Amino acid sequence: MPRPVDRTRRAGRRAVGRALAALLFLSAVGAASPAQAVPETPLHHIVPAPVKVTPKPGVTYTLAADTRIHTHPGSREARQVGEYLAGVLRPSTGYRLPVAPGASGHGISLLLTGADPRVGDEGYQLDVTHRGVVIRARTAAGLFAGVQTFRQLLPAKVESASRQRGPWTVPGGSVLDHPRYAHRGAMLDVARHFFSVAEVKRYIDQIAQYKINRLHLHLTDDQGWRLEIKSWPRLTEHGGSTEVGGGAGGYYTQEQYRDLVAYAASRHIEVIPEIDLPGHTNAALASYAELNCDGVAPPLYTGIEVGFSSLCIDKDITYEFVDDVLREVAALTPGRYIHIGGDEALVTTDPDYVKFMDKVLPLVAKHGKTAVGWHEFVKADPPASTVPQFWGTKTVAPDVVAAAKRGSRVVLSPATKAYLDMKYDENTKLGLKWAGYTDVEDAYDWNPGAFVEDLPASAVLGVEAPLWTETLTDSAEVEHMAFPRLPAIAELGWSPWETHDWAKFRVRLAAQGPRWQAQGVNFYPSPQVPWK
Ligand code: TNX
Repeated sequence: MPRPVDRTRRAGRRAVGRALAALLFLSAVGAASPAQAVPETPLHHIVPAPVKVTPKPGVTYTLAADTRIHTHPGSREARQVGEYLAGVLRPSTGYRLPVAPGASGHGISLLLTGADPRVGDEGYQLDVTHRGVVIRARTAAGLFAGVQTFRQLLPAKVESASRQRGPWTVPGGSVLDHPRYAHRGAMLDVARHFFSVAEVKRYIDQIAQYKINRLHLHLTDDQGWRLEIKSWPRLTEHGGSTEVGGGAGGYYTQEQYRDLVAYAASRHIEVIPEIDLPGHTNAALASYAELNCDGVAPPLYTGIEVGFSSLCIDKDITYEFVDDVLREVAALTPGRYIHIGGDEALVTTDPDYVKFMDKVLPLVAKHGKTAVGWHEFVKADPPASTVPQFWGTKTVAPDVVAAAKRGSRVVLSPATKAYLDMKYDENTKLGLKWAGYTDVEDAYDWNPGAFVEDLPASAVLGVEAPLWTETLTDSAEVEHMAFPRLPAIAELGWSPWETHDWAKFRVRLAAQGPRWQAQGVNFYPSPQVPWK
């Protein structure tokens, strides 16, 4: 018979027992047992909105110190996506997260088999069970998109550059997802103000989170020529030596440009270089007197007027110049496209403009690329394979509709909606306002498939958010204009129209705020969004 214990000792034992239980409970939370951990983010808090989200209430998965990332055996590309994911997660979790080819029901798996066929070439399927996270796709681009979704399901502080406390819990369930449009672009003007390689990479990392797949670099304009062209070295030596406001400007060497292109490719983003022609060419005209009709080089330009410069349409050297530039740009660029500008050629007559495009478009094709042009270039009746980029402020554009009828597919960047350099409202210090104020709801509330009158939905290749930089000098200023509007345009490019809902979007967008805070993104806290 056990000796009866007195009441105080029993009470003491009970207290110790309770403390032990509490300790056990706490350590269980610390180690984040699936039963107790509560995910910070609900499964549907994703930007851009996925095609289909099926939560499994009560199920969660929590990363642990020994979690591994398994990538599709034999696929170097899948492994690169795995390394990218580990790179995102390691600093904040402090976990090792080894990446290796293999298959296992546990941890994180990135697989190129078994996805629902509806995912297509860029979509993915993501399943979170208590055992782990499985992302399946048909391509590495699809895995990469799935990784961006997974990332948004983790607590916001996972985006921090320094070690944070877990638990790192994600909600259970499945996501089936694929994009509405092939072209989901962002444009950065590195000509009006120069942005360093590091600054452009920072922007690439930011836009990749929202499943943007094309980065259009506006490399040349009146105020600066930003890409080294070996056959015409003064373009950058002289033409790259300043910027708006008279600062030092700068340019990318060919090696730096290749590095940027490769960095974008590692984020599944295709770079579209723009050489703006025949207007917006003062930097080139200032660098080579012989490109001017009168043989006199103008001074460099550091103001923000547009439409005053033109290459000399009737000189042979103009086309030798363009041919050389396009040859070098094409050789440096693995992507399909070269953007030839064509906008605001206000001092070029229409017949001259058409004459110029008739000579230049075949040069783009000769160098193996497809031409994109600002939509004015449709007046030159370009071939159906070329891509007009609509930037109008009206919804009526018969010339663009006619180009679509001839077979061209159109990228939509309406200035009233997609121009990230427009001020949010009258209090915005940065930016311009010629197309009107554009707060987040304006940027979000339009349907690319039905925006331009009589433009068939099937003629829309996608959307693009241009960021002109007359007033922007560094990453903080770029971020202030791009966030939160860039994610709005990204959602129009990715998400099915059935998911379009401003009231829901603003809530999902609000959940991005703490992520940007953790990343140090200088976003504009628009009063239209219910930030926490
Ligand atoms: C118009 S839109 C331009 C750019 C300016 C921008 C400023 C277009 C194709 N051209 O040259 O930077 O407005 O918002």
